[in-house]
Amino acid sequence: MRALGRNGLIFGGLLAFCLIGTAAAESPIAVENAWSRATAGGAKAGAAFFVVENRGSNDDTLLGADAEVADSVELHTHINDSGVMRMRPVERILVPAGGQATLQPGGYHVMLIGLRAPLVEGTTFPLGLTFAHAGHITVPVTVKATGAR
Ligand SMILES: [Cu+2]
Repeated sequence: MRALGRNGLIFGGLLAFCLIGTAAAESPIAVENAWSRATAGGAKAGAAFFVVENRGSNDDTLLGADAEVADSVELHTHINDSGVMRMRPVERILVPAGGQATLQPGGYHVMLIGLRAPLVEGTTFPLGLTFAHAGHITVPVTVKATGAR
């Protein structure tokens, strides 16, 4: 009886471990088509764009981003200020349950400030994204041609 109890305890422990592993592997958040534009000359700023899919039943929120390629990284949006498009930092971007958030030219984007090296077409760089629920996710960003949309 004693041995059986111990096995039961081990089994329970393994089961708990597997459940935690499954939860981590099946994050409802997926980041797709991350891209940026090649920078020309001595440009010190760049931007990254992507789509965040939320296949879960709870809202999530993008809280911030980090990248080795730039001194600082911010979440930005564009606002129409009397016909002039201006960028403005935002604290968070909502990713609604069963929906998506789209970061694209002219709208939400990740701003790369103080580029440490030019972004070269055809290369990729890692971008870290921090979500309120999904945690920290690192995605590869593909650098496309200058002027790509
Ligand atoms: Cu910006």
